[in-house]
Amino acid sequence: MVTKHYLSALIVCISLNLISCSSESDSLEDNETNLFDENSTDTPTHGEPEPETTDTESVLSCLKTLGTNYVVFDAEATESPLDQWKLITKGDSDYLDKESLGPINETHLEFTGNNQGSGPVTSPLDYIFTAPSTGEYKLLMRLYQRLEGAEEDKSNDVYIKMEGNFTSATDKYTTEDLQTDLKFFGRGVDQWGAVYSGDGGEAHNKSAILYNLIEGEEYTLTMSGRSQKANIDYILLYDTKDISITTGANKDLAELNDAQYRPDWDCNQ
Ligand SMILES: [Ca+2]
Repeated sequence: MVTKHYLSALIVCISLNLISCSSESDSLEDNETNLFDENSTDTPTHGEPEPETTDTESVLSCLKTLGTNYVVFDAEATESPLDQWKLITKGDSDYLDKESLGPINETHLEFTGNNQGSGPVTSPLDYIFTAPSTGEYKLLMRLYQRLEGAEEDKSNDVYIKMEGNFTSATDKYTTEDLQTDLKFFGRGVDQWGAVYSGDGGEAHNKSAILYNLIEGEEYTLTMSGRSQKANIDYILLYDTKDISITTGANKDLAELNDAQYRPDWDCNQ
C-alpha cells in the first residue's frame, strides 16, 4: 500500500533526533473557533498521479493535499530535520490509535523536548506551499495531548510563524506577530482534538490565527516545538470564505470534517 511505501522511504529521507523542553499553562478558551459546521463548495485538485518512486519529492507529495482553496500537510511532510520531533508510526508502542479514526497516514510527530508545560522555541519544521487562492486562511492542526497524568493544559501547544507576502487577517494579531514565533495551542486531552488558538503577540490575545494570502505566492509555515508530548498528526490551512471546519477543544479535526481535508486525500483516490 502507498502508505507503507512512502513511509519507509520517508524514514530514510528524514533524520530523527530526540531531546526536550516546556511552556506555562494557559487557561484556554477560544470562542472564535469553537464550533461552526457546514459543507463546502470546493473541490480538491487531482493533479498528482499515484507515486511509484521513492525519491524525497514524491514522498512529500504523498503527504500533503493541495486543494483549490486549502492546503493540508502531514506533520512529517517537511524537509527540515526532525530534531526533537519523533516520528511515530503504526506498530510503535507509543502509536496513538486508540480511537476509531487513528493517525492519518498512520503517522504522527511527538515533540520530545522541553517539558510538558513549556520551553523555548526549538526544532523548527518548515512547510512550504503556494497559496491556491487569494483569501483569509485559517490555521488548524490535529493534536493529541499525551498527558500521562499531567494537567489538561499541558502538552498542548507548539510555536508557529509564517514567512512570505501576507498580512494578518485578524485584528487580534499584527502581521509582525504572525511573522514571529507565537504560541499556538488547543485541546486533545488524551484523545485526538485540535490546535486552534494563538496566544500572545503585542496585545496578548488568545484567538484564531488568520492570514491574508495571495494566490500564486509562496509561503513557509514554520512549526517549532514548545511543550513535550504534544503530538501533531497534520496541519490544515484553508480559505475561510469557502470552507467551514468544525473545531474546538477536544473536537477531533479529522473525524468531524470531510476526508478531503486530510493529507492522505490524494493518495487514497
Ligand atoms: Ca499523520
